[in-house]
Amino acid sequence: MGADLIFYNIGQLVTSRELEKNSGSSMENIEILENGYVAVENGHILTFGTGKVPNNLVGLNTKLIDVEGKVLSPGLIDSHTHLVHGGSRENEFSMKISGVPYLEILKNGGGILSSVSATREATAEELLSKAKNTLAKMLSFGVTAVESKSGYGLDLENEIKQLEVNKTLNLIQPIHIISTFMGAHATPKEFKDSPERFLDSVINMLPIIKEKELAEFCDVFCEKNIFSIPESKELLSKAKELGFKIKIHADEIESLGGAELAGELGAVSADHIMAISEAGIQSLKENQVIGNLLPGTSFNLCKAYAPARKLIESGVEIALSTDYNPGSCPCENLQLIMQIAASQMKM
Ligand code: IZC
Ligand code: ZN
Repeated sequence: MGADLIFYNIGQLVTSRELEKNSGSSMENIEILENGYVAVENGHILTFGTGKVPNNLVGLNTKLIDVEGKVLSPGLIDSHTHLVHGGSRENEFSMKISGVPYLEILKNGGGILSSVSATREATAEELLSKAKNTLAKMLSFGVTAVESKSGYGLDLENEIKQLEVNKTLNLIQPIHIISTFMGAHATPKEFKDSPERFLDSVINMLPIIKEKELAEFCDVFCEKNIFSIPESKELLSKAKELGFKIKIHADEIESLGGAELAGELGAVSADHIMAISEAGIQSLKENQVIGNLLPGTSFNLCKAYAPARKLIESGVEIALSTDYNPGSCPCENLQLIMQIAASQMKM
C-alpha cells in the first residue's frame, strides 16, 4: 500500500511534539530532526522520522517529494490581521516619521477612517481579489492559517461585506481563515457627535453577525479616545453572551487596563500589550489569556516593544503575529516579524 505522499531529504524537520504549552521555558522545547522524512495519508501525517525512508511506506502510487535539504515545519499561524480592506495608506508614512502620532492622524479623519472610506467604496469582488493576492504572499512565507478582522466597514452592510469576503476566501484558496467581527474599531464620521450611539449600533450588529455565522471572535480597539474600558466591557460582555470568543486590542499605545479587562472577561487573547502594566501581566497569567505580540507595529510606528521576556518569564502564554494592516503594519511577512521578535524583543 504505502503512504500517499512522502517528503524526504529534509535538512531540518521541525516538530512541536515536545511542546506542552506556549509558556515559560517549555516554549524552547521545539524538536529539530536532521535528515528527516514525513509520510502523509489522506491529508494527515502518518509518521515521520530520520534517515532512509522505510520501504513499507513506499507503494506504487506514493508521490515522493525531495525537499533538497530545506526546512520543513508546521504551517505558521498569523493570529492577528486586518486582511480585508480597500486602498492603502503609504501617504501617511512621511507624516508618521516626521512625528505625527498614529492617533492624531486618525483624529484628523485619516488612519483607520481613510481605510474605512476606501473599503466602503470597494466592491466585494475588489476586496476579495486584493486579499487573495495578500494571502498568496503570506503562503509563500509559510503561513497556513490567518485570523482576519472586519472593522473597516463600521456599518452593518459594509461589516457584512468584509466578513463575507472572509467566508469566500476560505472556499477559494488554501490558507484557513478565522473570522473576527471588529465593528468597534473606530467611530465613523457619521457618528462623530454621538459616539455612544455608535457603540449601541455595533452591539445591535452582534446578533445579526452571529445568526449569519460570519465570525467566531469579537474584538475591540480599547484605547484612549477610541473605546474606553467600560465601553469595551459592555460590548464584549454582550458578544460573550451570544457565544462569540473574545479578544482585545489592549494597551497598544496607552496603559489603559485592557489586559486586566481581558483577564476579567476570559478573553482568548490580549493583543499588542506594548504598554501593559504589572497588574495586566498578572491578569493574563491568572486567567490564561494569550498575549498576542505584534512587534511589526512597534517597528513601523517607532514605538516601544511589548515586554516579551518579562511576559514569558511570568508564565504568560505568548503568540506572535503580523498585525498586517494598511496603516500601522503593512507587512505580510511573518518571517520578518519573527526576526524582529528575536532581535528587538529577545524572543
Ligand atoms: O488600520 O490602523 N491598531 N487598528 C488598531 C489598527 C492598528 C489598524 C489600522
Ligand atoms: Zn489590530
